Parts: sequence; C-alpha cells; structure tokens
Amino acid sequence: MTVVVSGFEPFDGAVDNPSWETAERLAERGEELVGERVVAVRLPVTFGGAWPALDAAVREHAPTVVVALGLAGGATRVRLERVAVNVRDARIPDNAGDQPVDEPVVAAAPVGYWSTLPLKASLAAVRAAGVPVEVSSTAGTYVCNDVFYALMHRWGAEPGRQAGFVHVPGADAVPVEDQVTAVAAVVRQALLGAPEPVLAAGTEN
Ligand code: PCA
Repeated sequence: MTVVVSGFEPFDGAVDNPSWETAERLAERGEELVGERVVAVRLPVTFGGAWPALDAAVREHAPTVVVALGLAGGATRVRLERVAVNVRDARIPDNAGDQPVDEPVVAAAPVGYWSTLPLKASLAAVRAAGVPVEVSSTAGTYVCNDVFYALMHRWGAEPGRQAGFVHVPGADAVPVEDQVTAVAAVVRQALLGAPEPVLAAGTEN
C-alpha cells in the first residue's frame, strides 16, 4: 500500500512552509512511522496548480490513503479538517497572482464533502501521542480548501479510498517533529481502518 502526503510551498511572503517539511520527513521515514511507503508531494500555492500537481501524484502512485497538509498560520493545534466546501474566496492573491472571490472550486458540483479519514480515532491517537490537536469544521476558502475539495470530488469519495486534509500550525507553535508525529498517527489510523469512537469535539461557535 502506498500513502501520498502533500505539503505546500511557502506563500504570503514566508520563506518556508512546515506542511512541506512535515510531508518530506514523513516520507523519509514512512516504513518506520506508518509501516508503508509514503510519497511526499510539494504543491504550488495556486488555485490553478495545486490540484493538478496532487492529481498527477495520485495517478502515478495509486495510493489507498491521501492526506493533504497545509499551514494555518494562526493555529496553535494541529487541525483535522472535517469538511471541504465548494467555494474560492481568497483573502490574498495566490502565488500566481490570482485572487478568486466567490467562485466555485468545481462548477455545478456539491456544496461540500466530508473527509473520509477517521477523524475521531485520529483525534484520540494524536492526543495520546501528546501533540495538541482539534477537529476543525472549516479549512477556509483559500488554496488549502481548494485542493481538499478537489481531492474529495475527484478522488477521495470512492469506496476503498481514504482522503482528507490536515492543517498544521507554524513550527513556533508546534515543532515540525511533533507535526510529523501527529500526521503519522492520522495515517496509521486510516491504514488500520480504525472504527470511529464517540468522542465529542465540536465547538460552540
Ligand atoms: N496554507 C494555505 C494555502 C497553502 C498553505 O500552506 C491555506 O490554508 O489555504
């Protein structure tokens, strides 16, 4: 079995992006950390280019699990994203200068898709590993949500496939090595086909 984990190039004037460092480290130690081959893919922070790059990797490697990662700058915990929504509403231009506002990711397609990763089993596993984590019910409306939506619409909704998105905080809030620990725990739960525990993780607002 093969696992594809994607991360993003830097954006918004930053010089690095911990989502890519995390994906790369996980791929280097895939057998050790999750017991399977992990392929890392670096995506451009562009509405036009992110999904095509992930799509190419998925076609090449035929994975059973795909976890896309991105940086959530203000976050202090790893965020297991619950849902992708069919909208682009960019706060800042992407790395190609595009700034779509209130456009669909995919025209005439469903409003949203659930992650098919075992979110609550993952939440418990990441907590047990000692890394701050939460379930998030919005991945935003920028390139991360875009690639998450496209992944679920184009690939992840088929039976036998598991796909989803995890936002990581800046490395100052959660060190990259802890991010690797967290994402490895998520991937292991997916590979195990872990049943979902009843575990409340909602937010008030
Ligand atoms: N974070 C951005 C896009 C790339 C990234 O790492 C986002 O949350 O949409």
